Amino acid sequence: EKAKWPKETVDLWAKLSKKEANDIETIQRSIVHHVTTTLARAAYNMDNFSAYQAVALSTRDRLISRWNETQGQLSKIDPKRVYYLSLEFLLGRSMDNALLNMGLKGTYDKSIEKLGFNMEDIIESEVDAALGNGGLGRLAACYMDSLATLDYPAWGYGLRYNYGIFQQRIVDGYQTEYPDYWLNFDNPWELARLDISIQIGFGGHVQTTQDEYGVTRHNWVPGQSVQAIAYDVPIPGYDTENCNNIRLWRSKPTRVFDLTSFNEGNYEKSVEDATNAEKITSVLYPNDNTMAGKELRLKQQYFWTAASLHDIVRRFKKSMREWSDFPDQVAIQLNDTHPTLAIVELQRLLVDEEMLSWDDAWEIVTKTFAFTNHTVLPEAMEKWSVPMFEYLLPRHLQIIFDINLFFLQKVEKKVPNDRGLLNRMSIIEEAQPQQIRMAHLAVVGSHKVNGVAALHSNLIKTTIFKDFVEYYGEEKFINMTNGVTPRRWLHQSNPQLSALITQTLGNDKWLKDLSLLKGLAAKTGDAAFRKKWMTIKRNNKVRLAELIKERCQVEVSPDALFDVQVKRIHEYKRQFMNILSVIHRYRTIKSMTAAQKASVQPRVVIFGGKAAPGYYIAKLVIKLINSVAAVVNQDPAVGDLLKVVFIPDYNVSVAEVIVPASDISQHISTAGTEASGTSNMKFVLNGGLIIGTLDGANVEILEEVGEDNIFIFGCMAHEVEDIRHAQRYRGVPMDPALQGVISAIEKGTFEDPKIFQPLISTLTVGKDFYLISSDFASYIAANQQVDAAYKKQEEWSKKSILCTAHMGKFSSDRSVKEYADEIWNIKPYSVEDEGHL
Ligand code: GL7
Repeated sequence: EKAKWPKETVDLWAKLSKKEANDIETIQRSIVHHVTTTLARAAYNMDNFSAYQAVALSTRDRLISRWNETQGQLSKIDPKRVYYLSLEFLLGRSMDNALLNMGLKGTYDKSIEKLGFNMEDIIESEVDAALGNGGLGRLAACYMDSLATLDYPAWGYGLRYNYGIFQQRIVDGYQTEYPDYWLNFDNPWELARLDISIQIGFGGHVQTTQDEYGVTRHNWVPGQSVQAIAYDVPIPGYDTENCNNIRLWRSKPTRVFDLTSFNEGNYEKSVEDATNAEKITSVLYPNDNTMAGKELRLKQQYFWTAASLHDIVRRFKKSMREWSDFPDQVAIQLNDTHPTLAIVELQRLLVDEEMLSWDDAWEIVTKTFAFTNHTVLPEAMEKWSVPMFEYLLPRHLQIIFDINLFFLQKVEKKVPNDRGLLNRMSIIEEAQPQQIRMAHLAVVGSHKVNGVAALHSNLIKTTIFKDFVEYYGEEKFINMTNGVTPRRWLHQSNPQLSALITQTLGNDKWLKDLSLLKGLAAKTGDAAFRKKWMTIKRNNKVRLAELIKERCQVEVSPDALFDVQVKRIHEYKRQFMNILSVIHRYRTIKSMTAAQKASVQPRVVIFGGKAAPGYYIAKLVIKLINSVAAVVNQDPAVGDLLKVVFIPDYNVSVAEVIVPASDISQHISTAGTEASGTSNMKFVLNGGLIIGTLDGANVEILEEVGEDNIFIFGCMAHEVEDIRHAQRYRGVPMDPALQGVISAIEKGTFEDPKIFQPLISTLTVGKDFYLISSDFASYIAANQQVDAAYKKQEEWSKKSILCTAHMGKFSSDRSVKEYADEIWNIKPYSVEDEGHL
């Protein structure tokens, strides 16, 4: 089109599409323009929310300019890109982050203030984009921030759920769930691409024919189809013009499909089918580390992987390259097994539609994909029943059986006559009915498999993937320790500490090279610096105390030790052990004389986190925490020595208040169960110490900060099986302190003990799967060490500074650079600041 334009038209476009200026007046104009035209409001009926909307739209204009510039330049250069396929992107709020990353926060601050509004109030009006459950989804969001900041050509692909993770309210101490209507008001952080619409098929049958050369061809004829519509979410990097993209798919009924039912004269059915089509992207499944096995979830997975692959293949085809170049242009990272169907879909496209030979296609597929494993918990391993799968995806099932057949033939050739081995390695589990093991399919279809922390990556090599390591060799199985973005998790959420660090180090380069934080270590001897450091911590605790007052109606003292455990509620994370130790603390204080009490370190124990709606035991843990809180908080014999709160509806924006305010946080999973953990990194980065087991990334945090600056307790991963065995078969008695705590619950110290019986039963001899009893004594002892250490405030402040100083390794910038170099083989491209027209 452009080629046909006369020069003056081209010039006019170039002139008019220059980027907006970023001075205060231009920004104010753009805000007022959005108020009066986009929102159709007048200044006199503005509230904080409409001010937020206008500022968001003005911010978005600037994001879109950068997005266009980046994507325009990249499509010319056409470098190798990475596509990060994740069913979850837990982004939280966008406005503050976008302004900080684009370097516009200060200017917007001033612009807004003069217009009669206050930035902090406006920021609070934004609802979280909560399209994820926990660590896995937030990791994807941190990685997108780092990829953009480091100028990597990267796109995320996910689903645009109408409802994100449910809202949690506490009613009579119990969790109740409410839908998350996050799209009730327009979402200014997305762009609907109504022109990008892809047909996705389901069901139907497979036609088999012979082509002119006598080769058997398979043609899938779906029985139904739905449309995938693209929504783009711009992701600005920090201190760069680059702006990447997350493309989220929304399901809609297809026109063709509506007409079929309509022509059959069945209007009601056509409406019902249309509603069913929209259901696919309606809701995020609220399970963290557990698999529900629902048909709709499988539909989500196929809908999303098929739409994403179609898009990726279409972009590749524009470059007119050979198919064999595909892996040199495209890297696809599978965030857990959720997108594993992409492997099968690409094989199908190449063989059935592009007519490549099976072997040529399979070589392309395996060079393209890489797989991240995020858990070893058996209940989290994805398996799909073969009959259900066949009904939804008949051709894909055939392909999976073929992949498995060719794979097992090779295994048999390498290790003959070992049926046990073939059974263990097969992609198909011979159960009743047969099951597809998605993790095996992901390993077989990828060229690299990684775990998410050193301990976890080693563990998967000796447990779930042991046979595969022996077959493929060690090189295929690598470690990529998780990381978090210091932009959101320090600069944005802890502005005072960020400013102090910048002032101390002389510049803000540490925000792009976190290893520079080590410069803080030299400051531990500087009393004035320590004082500033601790004053900031206290300010953050005051801010959290206000949130606690508002949400829990409990007054807590910011001078007490703030002890935090916030994460999804799960038996393996052992919130139960934490609250049991709180009961122990309560009983100990109650038994003290006034003189003894005088030396007790006051503590506020803060819990937060959601339980999956169907996870009965996890929900009982929430109830127990609230019942204990109700008794402890009003007991005059305890007063400020101990307070217990459960902060409802823990999410990203609440975490941004909690993380900077913690003195100590709890990362106390049974060794070998928490693959990495990422909040552990965020707390330590903000000068909070941690108490934890030798699990996940705790092990590497210990290596970095040193044993004087972390509280480690409990058994080690390799000891777990022996302890379980001893408990089961040698009747090891329960820990005496724990026994006392249990008796107190059973005596009715906290509500009707019948309520908690199912919870207590999980501890009775032989059943204590998560080893609460065997770790209890060392846990109590570690908590006593925390109290003692906190009393020495000067020493504590040094520990706190050293914690932050030694966190360089845990930037997600380091993580994505390792992925880029060792798996994706991609290079950064920095977008120049100039019009591309
Ligand atoms: C998780 C792990 O449980 C968690 O330890 C890890 O930090 C995170 C990111 O790698 O992945 N695995 C998982 O299935 N969920 C996680 O949060 C839901």
